[in-house]
Amino acid sequence: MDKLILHEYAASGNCYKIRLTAALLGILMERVEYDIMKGETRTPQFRTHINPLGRIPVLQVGSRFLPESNAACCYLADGSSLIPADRFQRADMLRWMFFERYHHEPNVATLRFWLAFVGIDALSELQRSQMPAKRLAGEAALQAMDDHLALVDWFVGDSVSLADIALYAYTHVAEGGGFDLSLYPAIQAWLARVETLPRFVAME
Ligand SMILES: N[C@@H](CCC(=O)N[C@@H](CS)C(=O)NCC(=O)O)C(=O)O
Repeated sequence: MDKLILHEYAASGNCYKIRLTAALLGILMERVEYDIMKGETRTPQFRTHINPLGRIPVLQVGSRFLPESNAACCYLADGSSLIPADRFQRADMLRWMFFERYHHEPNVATLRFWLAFVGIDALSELQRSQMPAKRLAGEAALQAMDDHLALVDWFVGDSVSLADIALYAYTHVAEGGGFDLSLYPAIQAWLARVETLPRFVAME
């Protein structure tokens, strides 16, 4: 088995979802931390050798580098119960992972980053002007999740899959972006279900 190294920033939900996938599966990885607030992933060295986009997370598999958090989760979970065996359910899992990328993360995670990490006073005019639209879109994404979870325990099928892990990562810290999770009771019950999974690890 190739050695696994996660190039990461621990407070990032994108990095956390890879750690959570690995933990649930009992997979060991080395970890290398970069301070994105200091631009440590934007160096020529990082871009040349690790990720041309200058972003973490990147999963290093032996001498190969895999950026994109959801791709890294798929790599780790290949052949495991975190990816449904049923063809339709596997595609449905991807549906929710694409939903996470398009409807959830750019709104819920970005507002958390702007408010809890950058700070409102340091935001640009453009960022400030984008906040109301991101708030509405983030609330719509959370509502869609809540509506779905009012009917089922897990996003796909009857057990945890990568869809749950991908969506858990930024949902459980959404309040850092000013979202009120008390408005979404089915999400709250699902968060608690994820947190009682064997080998669950919390975000650092
Ligand atoms: N689509 C990418 C997003 C990667 C991303 O946005 N990474 C952020 C942290 S969560 C980053 O590296 N920011 C530092 C920067 O852009 O300089 C993924 O899912 O991994």
